[in-house]
Amino acid sequence: MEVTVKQFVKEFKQQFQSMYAYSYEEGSNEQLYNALGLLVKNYISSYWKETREKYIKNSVKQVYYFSMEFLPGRQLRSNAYNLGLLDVVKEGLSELELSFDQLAEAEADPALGNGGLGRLASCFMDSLASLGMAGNGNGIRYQYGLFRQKFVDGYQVELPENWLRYRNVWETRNDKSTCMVRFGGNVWLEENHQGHLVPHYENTLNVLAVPYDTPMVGYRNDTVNNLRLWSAEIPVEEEANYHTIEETEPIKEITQVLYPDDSNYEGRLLRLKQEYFMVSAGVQSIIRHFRKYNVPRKNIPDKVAIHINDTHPALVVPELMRILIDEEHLSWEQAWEITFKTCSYTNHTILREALEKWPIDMMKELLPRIYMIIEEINNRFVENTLPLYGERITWQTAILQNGVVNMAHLAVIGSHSVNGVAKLHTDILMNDVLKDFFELYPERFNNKTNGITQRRWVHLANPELTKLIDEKIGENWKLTPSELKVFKGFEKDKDTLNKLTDVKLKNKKRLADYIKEVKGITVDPNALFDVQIKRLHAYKRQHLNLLHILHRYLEIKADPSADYVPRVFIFGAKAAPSYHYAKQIIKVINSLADLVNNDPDVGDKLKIVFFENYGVSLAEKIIPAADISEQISLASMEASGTSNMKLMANGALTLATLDGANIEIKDFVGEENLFVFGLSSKEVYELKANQSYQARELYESNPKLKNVLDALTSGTIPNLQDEGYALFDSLVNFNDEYFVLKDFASYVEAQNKVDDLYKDQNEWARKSLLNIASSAPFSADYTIQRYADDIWKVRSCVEEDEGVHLVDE
Ligand code: F58
Repeated sequence: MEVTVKQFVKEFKQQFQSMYAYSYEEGSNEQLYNALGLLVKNYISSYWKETREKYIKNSVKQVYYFSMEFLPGRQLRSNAYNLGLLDVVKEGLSELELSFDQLAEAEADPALGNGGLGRLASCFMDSLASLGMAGNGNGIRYQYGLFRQKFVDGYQVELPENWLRYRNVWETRNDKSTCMVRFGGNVWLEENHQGHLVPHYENTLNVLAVPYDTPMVGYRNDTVNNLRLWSAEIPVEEEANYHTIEETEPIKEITQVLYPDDSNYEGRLLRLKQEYFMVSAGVQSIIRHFRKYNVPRKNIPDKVAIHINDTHPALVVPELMRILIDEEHLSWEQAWEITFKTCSYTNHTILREALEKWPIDMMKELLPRIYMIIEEINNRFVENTLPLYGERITWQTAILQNGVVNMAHLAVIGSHSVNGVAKLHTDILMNDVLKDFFELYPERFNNKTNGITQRRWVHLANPELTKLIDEKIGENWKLTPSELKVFKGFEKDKDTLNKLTDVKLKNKKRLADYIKEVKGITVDPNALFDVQIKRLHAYKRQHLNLLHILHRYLEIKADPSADYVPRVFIFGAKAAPSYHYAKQIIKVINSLADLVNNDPDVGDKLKIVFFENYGVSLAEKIIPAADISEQISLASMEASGTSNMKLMANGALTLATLDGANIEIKDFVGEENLFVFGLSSKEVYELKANQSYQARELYESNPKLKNVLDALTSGTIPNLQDEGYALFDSLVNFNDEYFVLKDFASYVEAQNKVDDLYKDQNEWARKSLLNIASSAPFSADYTIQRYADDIWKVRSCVEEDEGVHLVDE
């Protein structure tokens, strides 16, 4: 968009004054940021309106991405960038002697998700808009996001994340589009005068769903889509029925706080309420749109695709059935045809403990009409499947099993497409986790490997690298990511490699300063920066990383004068508040950090930095400075991973097991350009099947490993309670569920190879360049293009010469 610096400066001053009634010179960073954000939002608003009108006028098919989590990160910089205004804004502010970077830091990072799944949803929103596709987000406006993590004496402590404290300039409360969501009470069906069976309700809890809309700005293509987050309120007409604050609690609590568990399914009533609240409000508002524009109901699948992001929004299936049957008076068969063609589902995990199952009694009581519909879906499914496939498959795939509603089964049965998020993961779904369904419906299964938006994770997070790439290959790669492969042509170019090394060093210096500022630890920017950033979970094996660091430490202590490649091990990870073992791992890493970072024998040879409160904003600081990307989950456990893609795109070399998307990273960049170690998923399956694994034998037979494990309990690491013992026990006495000891030797070997390569800076830079140049296939733009072509059947609504333009990968 066209705005001159002069115009911006004038408008910014006016904006500030109209909000605060004094001059910008007296404003705090928060106030200046608020004024700037609102001004940018003003610039966005006309495109937002026009995009909406265009979709309606052309009656284009729209995607609704239903997700309990979105992690958009700070939006000021990316909105200004996608609009094409970032340089004008920076220049204008510097004329006013204000620093854009400082104001941008005042924005709260909306932590409305746990990890990869929520961030993926936001990368997808960015790509949908940037491809000019009609894509809407539908989620919850949690008043409190994922907890703020602090370390107290090395232990994780959780504090509330009040991200709305200073207002949220990007959202618009939309009172015109509220919906009513009903819970509980009694329901019965009665025939009306037209002979339709209609439900009657009594004693329901009625909750008003209020939408807050946030613009999702496309990259230089005048497209602005909508992210709609719902908030629960007391219906105005029922306010008089509530006499005390306590009485209002059951309503307010629905959207108060995000469940902070990324690995265990939380079987609590409140979570089920949240899920139905978001689903019902979202589906109602979609159908209202069709009513308003008189779209024949049978055309719904041609006009809308509803995507179920993991099973959390799977109640979309019965809710859509409910509205079509009870309110639109369609027959069951008509409603089912529409529902099934409209819905699609992505699975993000094979962890059994994360697969949602709701007690039937709970569902019946909270959502009586929805339960009736689920029962009917289940009955019809059983009726159809039994004669064709027999007892075993039918009962294994039924929705209702042993007193619970199996949500994955509901999602698969109610969707025309089921996808995993990396090739290996999809194979595991088809051959293991959802094997029986694959037999029933092979045509529904497909793979969609995850992706990331290069705009946030490279262009904005790493401007120096972006400049270097622009300088070497021009700017086409920003609109056509596959062009990035042209950068490969520079793998032998000395000038490029030197500049690439310089860029990395600058980023590392910046991170080193930040480490000093927030952790008080001095690190050498020339040391190798080794990064593991993701949720803390035993399957992700931060403790394997820990054992290797401990091993290094013991080696340095045994021979301090030997020649070591200096390393800084960097961690960022939150543990679910109830995940005791994960919290114990955090404590041990922090205590080891205290020991290592203060040991004069060690000096710069080894440092450990565990950042507090890992999230999108911190990731943007860490990733551009990483040399090594730790992707060390037990093969078969990590569905895809996305930090692997972000780190690769920023030139880190991957140290990985053959798990999730690591396999595809290896295939694109070539095995010689990363470090692979450990069991393959096939070997893991075999080991589990033949039950031959004996962790204790490894402990007893490998003296180096024994040495390391003994150090967990010998008092070597100070200031531990029982955490060292807990780790030792799980690994040695409880037979090491995630095969950490089994992979230890090959991990250490791979780490030694990392050191050797780092000594040859030129060769390191060459491989780094090849990683960057091979990262384009992991652009979310391609991922979304594939969802659009294969699943949603939607197309771009912008001209080919506007915005992102995808050719082959
Ligand atoms: C993650 N899942 C996968 N779940 O672990 C990761 O491999 C994948 O790259 C990513 O999804 C995107 O596909 C994940 O983040 C959650 O956080 C859920 C939150 C709600 C409870 C269950 C897990």
